Amino acid sequence: MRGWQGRALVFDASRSSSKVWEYGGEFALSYIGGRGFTARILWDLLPQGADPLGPDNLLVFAAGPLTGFPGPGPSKLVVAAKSPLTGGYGDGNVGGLAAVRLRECGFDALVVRGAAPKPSVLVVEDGGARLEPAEDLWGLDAYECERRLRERYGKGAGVLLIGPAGENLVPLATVVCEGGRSGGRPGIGAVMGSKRIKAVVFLGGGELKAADPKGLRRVAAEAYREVSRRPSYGLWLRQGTMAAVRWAEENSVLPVMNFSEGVLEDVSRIDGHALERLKVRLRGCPLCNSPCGNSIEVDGKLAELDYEGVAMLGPNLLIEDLRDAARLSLLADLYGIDSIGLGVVLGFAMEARERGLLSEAPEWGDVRGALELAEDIVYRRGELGELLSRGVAYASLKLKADEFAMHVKGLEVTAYDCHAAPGMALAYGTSPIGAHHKDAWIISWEVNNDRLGYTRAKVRKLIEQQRIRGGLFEFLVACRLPWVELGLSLDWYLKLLKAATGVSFTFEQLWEAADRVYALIRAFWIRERGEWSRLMDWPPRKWFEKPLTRGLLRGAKLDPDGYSAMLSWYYEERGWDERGVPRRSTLEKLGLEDVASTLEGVVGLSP
Ligand code: PTT
Ligand code: SF4
Repeated sequence: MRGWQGRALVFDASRSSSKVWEYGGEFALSYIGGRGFTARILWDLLPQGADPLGPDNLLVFAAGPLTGFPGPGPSKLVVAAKSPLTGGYGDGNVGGLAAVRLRECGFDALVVRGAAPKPSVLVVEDGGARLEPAEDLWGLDAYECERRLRERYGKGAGVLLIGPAGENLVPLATVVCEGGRSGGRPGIGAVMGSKRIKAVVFLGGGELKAADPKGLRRVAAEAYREVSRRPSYGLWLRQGTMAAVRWAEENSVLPVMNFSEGVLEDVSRIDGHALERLKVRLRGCPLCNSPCGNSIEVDGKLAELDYEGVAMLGPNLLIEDLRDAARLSLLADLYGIDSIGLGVVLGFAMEARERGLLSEAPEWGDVRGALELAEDIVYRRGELGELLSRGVAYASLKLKADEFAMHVKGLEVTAYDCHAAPGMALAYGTSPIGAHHKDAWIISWEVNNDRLGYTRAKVRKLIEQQRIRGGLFEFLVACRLPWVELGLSLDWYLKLLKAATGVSFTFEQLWEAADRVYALIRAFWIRERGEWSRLMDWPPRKWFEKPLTRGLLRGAKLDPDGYSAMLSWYYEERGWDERGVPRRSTLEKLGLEDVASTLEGVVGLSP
C-alpha cells in the first residue's frame, strides 16, 4: 500500500504494552482514514456499554491518506472516543504537527485503551510507544505544559495535550495543542484525563511514501497556487474565520443572549475589522498556505481567535468588546475546555439568572463574573461550577429548564442561531456527534436560497454537504477551509488522493464510504444507548417556542411540523426508518451485515 502506512498502534496504558495492527487494503478502501477509521475501530473494539471515563473506553487518534503530504491543509487528525458528554460517538479535528509526526512514526492511527497508573506522557516513536512520568506537568495550563514538553522532546515533536479541564474530567474538555488548536468537543479531553495521559508526544522521523511522489509535489504546488489566487484570499489572511461575525450579524444568525436573538446593536467592536486593528500574529497549521490563526494580546498572553469562540463567548453572553471575549477564549485554551460548550453553559447560567432560577450566576455582559464562573467550571468548584461542568443537558435537567438549554443529543450548539434557518436546524439535529456545524454548514447556502422553506431540496443539499464535509474531509484528513472559504475545487482532492495512494477514487466511492460511516456511527449511538427515537434528532426547544424579537426576521421561529417533515425526508433519503434507525437493507447494501445483526438484537430492524 502507498499513501497509507497500513498500520495502527494499539497501546494499553494499564499494562504499558503495545501491539501493531496491520490492516489490509479492503479496510483502507472501505473506511479511507480519519473518522472512517475511528468509527470502525470504536465499533469493533469498544466493549458495549463501556463507561466513557473508565479504562474500557478507547481514545483513538487517526490521520488520513493525505495527512503529512504536501497540499492545502493536510496536517490534521481526528480524535475520537465514546463521549462522556453525550454517551454516544464523539470526535473532533485538530490541526498541527502531531498529525504529521503520527504518520512519520509509521502509523495511520493510535488507539489507547486502559489507564496509566499515574500521570504520564505517552511517547510514540517509529514502531512503538512508552509511558513517561508527568507528575511535574499535571496541573499545568496547556501553554506552559507545551513549553516544557518542547524543552524535553524538541521543537519539532508533535504534541497533543490536555489542560486542567481534562485532568478534572470535565466533559467539556478538549484535546489542545500549539497555543490555539483544539479538537474533540464531545469531551475527548476528559477521556484522555481519565487515562491519566497529560500529553501524547509523537517523535516521528520516518518517511511517508506516496505512490507518485513527483506527481504529488506537482499537483500540490498547483493547488497551493490556486488557493492563493482565489478572490477572497486577501480577506482570509486578514480576518480568517472572524470575517463571519459581520456576515452572521447581517443575516440574523449570530448567537445573542443564549440564542435568543440573531443581531447585535453594534457589531463593530467585535467583528473581523476589530480583529484587524488588534492583531499581532498570524500563523497556521503546518503545510497550509492559507493560515487562519489570528492572535491578539490580552493580559500579556496571545489569544488565538476564531469565529466560533468569539461569537459564543462574546455576543452570546452580551459581551460586545473583542478584548473581553478574547479573555474568555484564552482561558478556554489555557485550561483546555471547549470554547463553544463553555459559551453555551455560561449563556444558560446568565439566562437562568434572568429567569430567577440561579441568583449566583453572572448577569448578561458581566465579563469578570463569566471569567470567575468559567474557572469554577474547570475546577468543578462550588455547586454552580460543578453543575455547569457537566454540560448544559445535565444542568438543564437538574434545573428543569429544558426550554432554554441549547444542545442536541447532549452536545452544545455551535454559533449559528436557527430561529430562521430550518435547514441548519436539521444539520444540528442530524450531525453524527450532536449539535455541530462541522458536518454541514448549510446556513451559508440557506440564507441565499428559500431561507424559511421546509423542503426536500434542502434535505438533499444537507446530505450532499454531510458527504463532503463529514465524509471526504474527515476521511482524508484535510482541512476543509480552503474549499469552504476560498472556493478551492473538490477535484484537487481526488488528484492529490490519486498521487498519494495510486487509487483513482471517484466522488461516488467517497459518498458511499460517507454513507457507510454515517450508518455505522448511528449504529454506535443506538448500541450504546440501547434505544432510539426521532426525538434524539430534535433541535433545542427555544427555536420553536421563543421567536426572535429584533432585526429584520423578528417574529421568526421554527415550525415543528415543517421540521418533522424534513426529518422524515432525511431518513428516507438515507434509507433509515421513521425512528431514525438504519434499515437492514441499507446496512447490507453498505457492507455492514455484522452491524445489522448486532442492532437487530438491540432495537429490532425494519426491512
Ligand atoms: C471545532 C470547534 C471549532 S470549529 C472552533 S473554532 W471553527 C472552536 N475552537 C476552539 C478553540 O480554538 N479553543 C478551544 N478551547 N475550544 C474550541 N472549540 C471550538 O471547536 C480549527 C479550524 C476551524 S476554526 C474550523 S471551523 C475547521 N474545522 C475543521 C474540521 O472540523 N474538519 C476539517 N477537516 N477541517 C477543519 N478545518 C478548520 O479547522 P472540533 P483546529 Mg477543531 C483555539 O475540533 O472538536 O471539531 O470543534 O481544529 O486545528 O483548532 O482548527 O470557526
Ligand atoms: Fe489550519 Fe486554518 Fe490552514 Fe485550515 S486554513 S489548515 S485550520 S491554518
